[in-house]
Amino acid sequence: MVEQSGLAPIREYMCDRSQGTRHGTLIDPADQTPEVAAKRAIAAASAGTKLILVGGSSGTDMENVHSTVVAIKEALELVEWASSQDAALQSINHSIPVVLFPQGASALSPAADAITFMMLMNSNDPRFLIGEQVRGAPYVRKAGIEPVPMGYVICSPGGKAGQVGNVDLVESGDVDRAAAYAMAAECMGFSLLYLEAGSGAKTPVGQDLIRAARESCDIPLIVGGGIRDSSTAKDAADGGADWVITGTITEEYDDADEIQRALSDLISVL
Ligand code: 1GP
Repeated sequence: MVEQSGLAPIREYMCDRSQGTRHGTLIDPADQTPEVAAKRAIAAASAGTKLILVGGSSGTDMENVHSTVVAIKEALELVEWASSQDAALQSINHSIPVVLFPQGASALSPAADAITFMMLMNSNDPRFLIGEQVRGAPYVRKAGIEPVPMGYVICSPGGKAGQVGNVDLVESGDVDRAAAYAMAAECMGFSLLYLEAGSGAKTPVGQDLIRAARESCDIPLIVGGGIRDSSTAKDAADGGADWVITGTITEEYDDADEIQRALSDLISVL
C-alpha cells in the first residue's frame, strides 16, 4: 500500500507550494496518436512544463491511454539518455511525472507515475462521485499506481467534461459556491483542488472564483480550461493557482518548435 511505504513522491511534488505557480500539460489520448502525443510532450517539456496529465472526458480507453503513457515515458527516457550525450539537450527537464487524469475506471495505465484520484464534486451522478473510484481502486492498488486524492470542480462553461459528468456548474461570479467547494475539499482530506472550465472553453475560470477558492483552503489549486495565452495564464496565477494546465494550445500547432515557442511565452509569465 502506498501510504504504508511512507512514500508518496508525486503527491509531494504536486503539493509543493514553495515552487510558485507551475505549468502542466494535458494530453488527451483521444486527440492524437501516441507518437504525436510524445512529440508534443517533449516540446512542452522543452518549454518548461512541469507535469504531464494524460486523460480526457470522452473517447479514452485502457488501450489508447496506456499506449500514450508508454510513448511519453519512453520519449522522456530517450531525452534523458540523449542529454547525457549532448549538452544542448541538458536544459530539457526529462524527469517530469506522467500522471493519469482519467474519465473513469476504464481509462487507466499501470505505466503512469501516479493518478489524480478524483471526485467530481459537483456532479449529480453518483458514478462520478464514488462509483468510478470504487471500480478503479482495485486496479490502481494492484498496479501500484500512486493515488493523489483530488477534488475536481467544473465551472461554467464546463464544455464536454461538464456534460459528460452531469455537472451542476459553478457559475461565473458565484464566489460563495467556489469558496464552499474549496472548504469541503479540504475538509474531505483531498490533497489538491482542480477548478476546470472545460477543455477548449471560450472563457476560463474567472479570477474571482480562483481567488475565492484560494482564500478558503490551504491545499494547492489547479486551474485549467480555456487558457491559451500568457495574459489568461497570468490571471489564473495571480488569482492563486498553484498549477496552470493547458491542453488545446499544444494541439493547435503541428510543429514541435511552434508548440515550444507558444508554451514558453505562456510559461514565462507564471
Ligand atoms: C485541463 O481542460 C483543461 O483542465 C485543458 O483545457 O484544452 O482548454 O487548454 P484546454
